[in-house]
Amino acid sequence: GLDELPGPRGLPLVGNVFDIDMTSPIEGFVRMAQEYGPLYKLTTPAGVRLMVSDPDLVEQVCDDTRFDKAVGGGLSSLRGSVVSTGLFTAETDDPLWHRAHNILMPPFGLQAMRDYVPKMLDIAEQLMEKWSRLNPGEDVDVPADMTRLTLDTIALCGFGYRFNSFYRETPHPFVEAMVRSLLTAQARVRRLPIQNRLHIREQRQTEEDQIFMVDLVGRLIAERRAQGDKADNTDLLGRMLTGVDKQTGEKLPDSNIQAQCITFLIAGHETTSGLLSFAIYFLLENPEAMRRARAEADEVLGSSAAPTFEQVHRLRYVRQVLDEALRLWPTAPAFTRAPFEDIVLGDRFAIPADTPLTVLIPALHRDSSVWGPDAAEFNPDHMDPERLAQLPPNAYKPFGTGQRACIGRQFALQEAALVLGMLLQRFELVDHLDYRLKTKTTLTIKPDDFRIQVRPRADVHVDRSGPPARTAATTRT
Ligand code: FDE
Repeated sequence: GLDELPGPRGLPLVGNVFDIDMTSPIEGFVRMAQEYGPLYKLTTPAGVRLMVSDPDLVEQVCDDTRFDKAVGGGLSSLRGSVVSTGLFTAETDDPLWHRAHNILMPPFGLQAMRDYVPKMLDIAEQLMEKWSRLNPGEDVDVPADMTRLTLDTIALCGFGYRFNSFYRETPHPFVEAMVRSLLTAQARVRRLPIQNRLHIREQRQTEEDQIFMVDLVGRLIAERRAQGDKADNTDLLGRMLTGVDKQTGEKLPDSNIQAQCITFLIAGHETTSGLLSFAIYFLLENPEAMRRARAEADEVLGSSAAPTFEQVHRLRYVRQVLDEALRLWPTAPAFTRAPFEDIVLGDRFAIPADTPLTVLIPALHRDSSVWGPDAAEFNPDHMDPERLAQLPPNAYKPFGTGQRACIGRQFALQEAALVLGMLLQRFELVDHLDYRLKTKTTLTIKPDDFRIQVRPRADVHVDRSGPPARTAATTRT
């Protein structure tokens, strides 16, 4: 049974709470995987959880017929909050999860991505403008600007709202409310229920934050409704307001639409911002990869000011850079599953039904039996499509698995490729502080305090006077 599983010893009542690295939990869990092996046990006030990091075991855990997503860990404390019925935190057997999933799959599909390009460009251009207007010697805070970009992008593409983050020094109040809620949620899982009840001010703050978030999206929904027939309902909000689940013929209630909107903002911005930040970090560390990525951006984008859908999807090496960044630092670094019934994992571990198993993605992704002796090194060739085709089926899981896998995958990858391509085309990126990677974990993971300098490239002139790139590219390809 579970008693025989390895793991740090822990204390009465609080279990392994003090074994969890508070500043870098994920790195701590990866170190424990090195010490205790591919399946180990942690006990927290929230219960027992098993940590899995071996490709064979993960393969079994990804079987949707025997396992389901378990809304545990940091996610469970979002239960009862404004996002609890959103796609991310809903239980799979909640009929609303199915309904929302069915309604939202098409607008997140590859076909729909074409329509988001002008909006993604709108925000990307704001970043380009900002970086091109810096004085020589001024720094950019990479994760901060990437967060401005990704938040504004999902809000504009999702529901036509502009946070205008590039015009603000400090985060938008919505973002502050959201980040505070996430940090509180994370702190709460490490405490006993009685301890949580003692944090009265924190509790009140969380309630205020939730009301603030619900109000904002509530207003967006009301405004859209008020536009009636004139509304552009091709975005996510429009699809949610008008969409009908083909299976049941039912629409989404407003309260659920609100939860989905907040969910997209949370799920869609931190993860993608971390992805772009890690990709830039790795390119600066690897001049050869930087050279190849830039050569590709030059070849595919040329001097065009506004990349098209086709151009973005021809940035294959840039895509490999992003995929490889997500291998070493999957920005949503874990997902949790539980078996429907008692099972035996890897022929040797007896696991009772409903035991949460957390897949520790960074450890999974650094397995040298899968990736070779340079598994710990950044090398976009790891993501060569031919090589990927040879991989064991569940060895690469940055977007989770099965029916509960990331719905925003295409969205995030298109946005990231568009932006990284444009940055490479226009700027020389300079690691003037000789940055040493330090990560920061909220619910997601990001490089911390990562500042660089950027210089407009002297050898490339982006042509802003030319015809719109949409027509330019159709003649090119
Ligand atoms: C989801 C997701 C996941 C899974 C989790 C679990 O299982 O728990 C993962 C891993 C992810 N996701 C990841 C990621 C990364 C990146 C970059 C991203 N992601 C992005 C994005 C964007 C957007 C918008 C999103 N994303 C969204 C989302 C959602 C909604 C979800 C849920 C789904 C269901 O249904 O469940 C997710 N995502 Fe992500």
